[in-house]
Amino acid sequence: MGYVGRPIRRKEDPKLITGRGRYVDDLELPGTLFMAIVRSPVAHGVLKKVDYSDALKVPGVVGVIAGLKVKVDNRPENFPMAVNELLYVGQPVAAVVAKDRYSAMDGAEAVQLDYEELQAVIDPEKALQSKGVVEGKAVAYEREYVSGDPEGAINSSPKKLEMKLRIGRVYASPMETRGVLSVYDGNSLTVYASTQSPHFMRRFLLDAFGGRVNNLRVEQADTGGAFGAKLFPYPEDYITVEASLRFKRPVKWIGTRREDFVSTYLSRDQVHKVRFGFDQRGTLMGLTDELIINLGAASHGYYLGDITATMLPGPYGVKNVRVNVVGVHTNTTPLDQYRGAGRPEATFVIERIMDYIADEIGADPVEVRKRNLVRELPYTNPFGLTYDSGNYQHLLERAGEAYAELERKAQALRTQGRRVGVGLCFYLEQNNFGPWESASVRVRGDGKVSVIMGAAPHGQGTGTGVAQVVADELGIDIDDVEVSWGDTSQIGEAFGTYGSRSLTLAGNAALLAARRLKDKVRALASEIMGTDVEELVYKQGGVENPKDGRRMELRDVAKFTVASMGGTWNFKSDPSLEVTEYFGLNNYTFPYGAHVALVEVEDDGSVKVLDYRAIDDVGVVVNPMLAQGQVMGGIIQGYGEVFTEEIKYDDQGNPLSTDFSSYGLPRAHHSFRVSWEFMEEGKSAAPLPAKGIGEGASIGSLNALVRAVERATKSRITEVPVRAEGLVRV
Ligand code: MCN
Repeated sequence: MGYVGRPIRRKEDPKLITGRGRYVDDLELPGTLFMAIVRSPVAHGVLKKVDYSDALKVPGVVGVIAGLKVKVDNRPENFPMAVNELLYVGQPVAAVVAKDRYSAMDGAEAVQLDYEELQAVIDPEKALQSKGVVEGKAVAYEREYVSGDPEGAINSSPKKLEMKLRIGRVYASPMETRGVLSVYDGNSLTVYASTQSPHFMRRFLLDAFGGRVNNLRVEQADTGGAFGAKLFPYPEDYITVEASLRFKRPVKWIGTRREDFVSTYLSRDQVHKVRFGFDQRGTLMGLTDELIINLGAASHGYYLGDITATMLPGPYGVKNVRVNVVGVHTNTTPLDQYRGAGRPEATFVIERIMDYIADEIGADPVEVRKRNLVRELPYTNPFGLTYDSGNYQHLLERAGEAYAELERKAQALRTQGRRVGVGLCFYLEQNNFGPWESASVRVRGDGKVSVIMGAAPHGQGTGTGVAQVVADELGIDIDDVEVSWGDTSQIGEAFGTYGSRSLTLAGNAALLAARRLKDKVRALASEIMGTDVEELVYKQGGVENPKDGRRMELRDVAKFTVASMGGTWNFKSDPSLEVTEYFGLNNYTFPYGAHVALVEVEDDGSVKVLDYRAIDDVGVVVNPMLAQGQVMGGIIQGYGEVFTEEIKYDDQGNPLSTDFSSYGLPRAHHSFRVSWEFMEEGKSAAPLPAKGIGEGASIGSLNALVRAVERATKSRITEVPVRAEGLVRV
């Protein structure tokens, strides 16, 4: 026994890898109509007319929706469809509903849009000089974060530097595109969705449709990845629901990959103009940053600028910091979160700064970080975030050993004329967003245990992690624990899976529920056994009395509650063996770690990773195999962001990256071996003192790789992606 800490195989996998997953598109309901979306073909324009008379003549077409004005916060024009203005290529303009998806697509092609094209603005810095392309405003969001006297500190520093850093725009690339099935029976609405949070979706849809339906339930279908991009409902979700209400039939919409590329909200896309001052020994004295975030055609993603700004100081003790966040509108697909959500950007900037300080004073990058790291925890950063626990210096020492080892390897390879370099990134993560999470733990009549959690994993394997926690707490076999999630009718309220919060919050909710459940079991068993409850202890899946050695197994207590069909319940304890807990922490948790990469830059500019070390501290690691999987996935995503991926547009705002041949997702041949180790010194304040691991690697990988290339090519790199053509040996 003792599952926590062990690499238990994922309970989720047998179903998914034997083709028994039920993704939205696998759900078949009789009479289902299919929906196809007509999208804006231009990045900017005045919409004059949507003529769908020909679409209605297409065989199989049942109806068309245009000009839908359901109120939706923070979408372009605050409606799910363009009504007056076209704001980006891919923006929904109309929807055609038909008996099958082919007729729906044919119908969509027959819709004619009458519009006057306007000049589009794509570049966020140019947008700032324009008169504004969305709602007549160039600046959609502005906020200043300031602490101490940054300008004074920089001006009085012996050394100063200024630079512009850029992080490109990326697509989350989930294996499954977005999709939704909406079923309305004249009274209740059930929505099946590929989502990270059925409860968010329910709350948003209630705002829009609550007056028109009596009961609204959202069920997360098996979801083939999301990486942050499926947290909030999208225009298509509202339109599909509207269609099912109007036509009183189930309506399904499944995005094609091309649609997903232009309509799923994209991420990163920040420019930082930083100025900083430091002393001869490498101490960062002051820092200012003009942060421009390209929000695209809606203001929804502004909060990512706030996360970046408040995390900009990273794990370092710099006190004098100013960040001006400027969120800019452009005629591009709106922005939202992607794995790491604001923290990879912050880490990239502060780690670039650490490297430049090292270069300027000719010091070892590890030493510069050591000098600046926060030593005493808890520590409140300049913008009020309180870093909770851990030992940053200790982890950096370990990373320093790995760094020295890879440097030695690099030295040896350099003597052969090979272009190799080592890069380091020390990162601090912020997670535990969202106030709390819920979980119910129930013993069924057969003695097996059901856990229903509010988190909504979609690839992470969190169901297995939570099963480990509950199995340990109840002292039972993990095969006797079934964890489910994703159905709003099964658990009252919840938030979902994002911000690497699920194990910490849902795991602890389940732990506390299991603890209280043991008290219920003891109380009921004491009545059944005719013993004083104080005499009983819960042990290893049962209740026993140490005095006389009598014992009742959990399954016997459960069986007892359902044994008799007639009669009355003659006990004081209630017959339910179930407990629901909502668990929250009153602070964020801050995992941290370091990545060290050794890369070789080939003559043709391609980059090969020769060695890669990741070290994390997330407090207690529940399942090292699952956690390692998260680390490996995050690193290859980081590799993609640094070397192969970027969403590009032409000057008129036509997307140039609309499928996997024009968007460079890393492939198998790019992958490399990663060695991962973890420390468990930074425990969270929760009963199960775990922090999240789901995003750390997408934060730590960027600067490790960029710095390694920079060292290999003796260059200065100020933006990602780093293009192979710039690295060719001449
Ligand atoms: N875990 C653990 N010990 C810990 C923390 C976590 O063993 N101390 C395990 C958990 O059991 C779980 C996994 O690690 O299996 C991740 O847990 P956690 O860190 O709590 O993160 P979440 O479950 O909340 O996942 C969210 C995170 C985010 S924010 C993105 S984005 C992301 C990511 O997870 N998207 C993913 N990883 C993804 N992995 C897949 N396959 N697909 C996505 O869409």
